[in-house]
Amino acid sequence: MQNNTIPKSAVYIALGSNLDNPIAQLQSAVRALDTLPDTQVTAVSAFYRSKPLGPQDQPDFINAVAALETALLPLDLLDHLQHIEQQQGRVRLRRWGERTLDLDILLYGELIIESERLSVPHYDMANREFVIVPLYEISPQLRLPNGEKLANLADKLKPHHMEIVAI
Ligand code: ROI
Repeated sequence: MQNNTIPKSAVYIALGSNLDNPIAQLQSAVRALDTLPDTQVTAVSAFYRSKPLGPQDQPDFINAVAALETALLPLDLLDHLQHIEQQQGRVRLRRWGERTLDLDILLYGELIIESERLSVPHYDMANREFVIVPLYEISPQLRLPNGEKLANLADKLKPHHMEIVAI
């Protein structure tokens, strides 16, 4: 008997916005993720308000993490994420500054990717409470490809400084 299903990977995407109604930006991005080919959104964290990492003279961010099951290859997924960012009128005013929508691939299964366009796991995820806390919320048993338990990273960031603004 033939099995025509394409193998899928568990992928985690960080969502962030601090311009143009950030909560609506994230809600719209989650809907867009769920319509990508060969992809389902399997979990979405709460939406957290976080102080900006970078210049402080910019609005607070809204951050969340979404879990996907996808058959898209990493760079194809990246193309789709950049398309969603553009569709939602992405503006980025300066480096480390305000932006309408950021969609970053945090983890792609157990893969480690170091290419010109893409580094997975995300290079700084372990230090960012606005990434680790929502990721831990939806996947408390997760380990990073290097074997590190997400629970240990989450413990190190306690107590966190964010407020849940939407579920
Ligand atoms: N700061 C917070 N709190 N959340 C983000 O998503 C975020 N994204 C960024 C920079 C500008 C580094 N700071 C951030 O790209």
